[in-house]
Amino acid sequence: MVKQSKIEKAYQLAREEYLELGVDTDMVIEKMGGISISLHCWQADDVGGFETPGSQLSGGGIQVTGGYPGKARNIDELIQDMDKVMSLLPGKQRLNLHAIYGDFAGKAVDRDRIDIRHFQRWIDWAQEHGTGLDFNPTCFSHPYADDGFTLSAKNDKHRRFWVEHVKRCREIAAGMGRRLGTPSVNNIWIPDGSKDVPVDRFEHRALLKKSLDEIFSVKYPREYLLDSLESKLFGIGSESMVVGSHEFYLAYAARNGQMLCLDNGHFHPTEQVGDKISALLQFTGRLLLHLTRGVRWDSDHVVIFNDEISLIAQEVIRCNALDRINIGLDFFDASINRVGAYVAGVRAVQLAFMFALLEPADLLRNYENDGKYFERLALLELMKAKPFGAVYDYYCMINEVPVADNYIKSVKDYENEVLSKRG
Ligand code: RNT
Ligand code: ZN
Repeated sequence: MVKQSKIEKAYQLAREEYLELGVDTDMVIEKMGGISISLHCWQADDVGGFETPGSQLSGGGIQVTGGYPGKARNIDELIQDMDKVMSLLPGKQRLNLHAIYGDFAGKAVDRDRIDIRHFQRWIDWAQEHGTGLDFNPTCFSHPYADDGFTLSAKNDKHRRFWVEHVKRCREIAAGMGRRLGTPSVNNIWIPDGSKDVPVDRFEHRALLKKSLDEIFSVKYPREYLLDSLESKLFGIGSESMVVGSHEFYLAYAARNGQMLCLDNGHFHPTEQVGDKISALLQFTGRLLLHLTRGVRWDSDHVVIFNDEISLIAQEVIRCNALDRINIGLDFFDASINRVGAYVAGVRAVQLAFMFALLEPADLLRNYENDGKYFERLALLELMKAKPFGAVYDYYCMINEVPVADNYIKSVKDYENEVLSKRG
């Protein structure tokens, strides 16, 4: 147990240390309160959803591994888990739903038939929590996606089915945004692609463009809905070509005004997603982040406070772009306590943003402008040994959530009392 007086003392020392560099930690803490992270509901049940009892992720080139007990089996359990997660996090977070997480009341509702009523439960929940919802069409785990193509399918029946699904998702998301008074991001990611070298990339991309044009012909106010497009380099079973590539969506979004979603697992491993932010912000109004951790491939491991996440957070802060970014998470690890996975991942992202906010921006910029590159390098290195953990602990304390390792015990208690009793 960390004592309150100890946390305060450590914070005061940290505060003085940062002040010497011109950084006001009180202000950083205030800014942290304004950063809300959209928690992806799919970590709680391994991307299963509630269409049928025991639904499982299938296809789409994404993969969950592990069989840790205690996954959420229905909407009540998912809500219970999300409440627990949120109780262990400082600040206010949003919730990010996939279309398969509706309240279908035991009935078979196909994806081209869903509407806002299936999400009333979530809207009520969000209202109670005073927070917002984000949304995603689910273009995988469905017979019409089994051949690897959805919005870019040459099978016109399938393509029209998916266009209708995505149209409905936008309508649902806009409805959520309207009712909750905060715009919902509807992020479109499709798995379309081909395992082996195709000869007709052009037609699939033409079809994807046509489908998107049809989908976006319906307009919604930006106060309700923000449209976002997520590209990918490759997936399992789409190694040779992904229809919705970075170039495709970059061009589409820049021309038509959608947001681009940057999932940091969706690029070549040596590409730095952090570097893309300042480039894209010159041309797109907003960006969505899918923060994740790829280990050797787009494996969607739990986010940790690593260089990749750190650079992304630093670039958002250095671009002064917090108000132009929606932060979402995208990982699914079934090999550890799923609730703990959420909390560890969100806390890592928060730490990265706090670390970025604690950067002595003026000093570093002056060094850079004066060509003092050794001094810039040295100071950036020195910042890594500053007591930012003490600032984060204090931030947790004043938000009345478990400080430091205290949250581990809380997750373990929840596992013993709740998760382990699930069949
Ligand atoms: C897949 C994309 C996509 C999904 C979720 C479940 O590679 O990252 O965002 O992970 O929609
Ligand atoms: Zn993603």
